[in-house]
Amino acid sequence: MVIRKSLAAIVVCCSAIFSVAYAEGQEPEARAYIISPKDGDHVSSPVTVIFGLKGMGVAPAGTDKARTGHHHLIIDSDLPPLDENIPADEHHIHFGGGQTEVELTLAPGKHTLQLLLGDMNHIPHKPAIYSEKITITVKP
Ligand SMILES: [Cu+2]
Repeated sequence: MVIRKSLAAIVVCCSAIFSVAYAEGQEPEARAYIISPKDGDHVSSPVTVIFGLKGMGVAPAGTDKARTGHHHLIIDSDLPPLDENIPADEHHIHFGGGQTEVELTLAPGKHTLQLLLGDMNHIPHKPAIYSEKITITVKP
């Protein structure tokens, strides 16, 4: 009887955790990725960066719809704090219109690029959905 009660407690506990995850409105396998350029590429400026998203939908900022968000491109910087508004500056570009690509003018040399999805209020999802950070070299 005692064992049964603990099992029941575990089941209740787990389903609570799962309902919290689903309440945030995203699928477990949601991920963002940079389709182009590829890590290590040598490119000419301007560089066309193409954003990829799986398991979620792209929607303009302010759209109150589950399992959606808009892209942010982090340039030459680490990820910002994941529990607050994503900054808007030269290192954090918002694509609040729902854009899925951008033509970037970059100085010659090495640059890092990383995508971070934000919700309708520009706050990362829980858990946050972001791509690998890639490094590219812009030719002189
Ligand atoms: Cu934003």
